[in-house]
Amino acid sequence: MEWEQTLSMIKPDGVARGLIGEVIRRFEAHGLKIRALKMVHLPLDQARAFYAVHKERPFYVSLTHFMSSGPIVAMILAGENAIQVNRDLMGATDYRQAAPGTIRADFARDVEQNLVHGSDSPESAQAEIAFFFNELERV
Ligand code: 3AN
Repeated sequence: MEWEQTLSMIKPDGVARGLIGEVIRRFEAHGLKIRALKMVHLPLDQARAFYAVHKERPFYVSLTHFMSSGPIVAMILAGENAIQVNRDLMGATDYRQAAPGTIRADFARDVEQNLVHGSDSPESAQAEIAFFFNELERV
């Protein structure tokens, strides 16, 4: 088991639907520690930059518009195997394939507007944390 940090976002749909508290409650209930947290309304160019790895995908334009359509909550989660623990709590990208009891199975009704983002590797966690938080903002 490795102590890790990961970047989580509650996407515009989760914020608009009043699910910030519910999502954070689940993280804390499963032992993830919040090490940084902020609300941001991403400009379109920043949403494009964040999702640059997906720029060849058919959903890139729609996804980046969605991600800049309203405020998001970004946070650093820390804990043993935090990257995988967070992804297990999120559930599969497609909510119809997400395991029962996961955030996406319980709340998402759309493959794109699927409530939460979580880093998928130590490398992406490091890059995504640096995207949102400077040293002073990390506890
Ligand atoms: P995850 O967020 O589960 O790691 P990724 O990294 O494959 O999934 O995709 C990033 C985001 O792109 C997803 N969270 C979702 O919002 C959107 N997305 C992924 N696949 C699709 C798809 N087939 N159609 C529409 N949006 C998608």
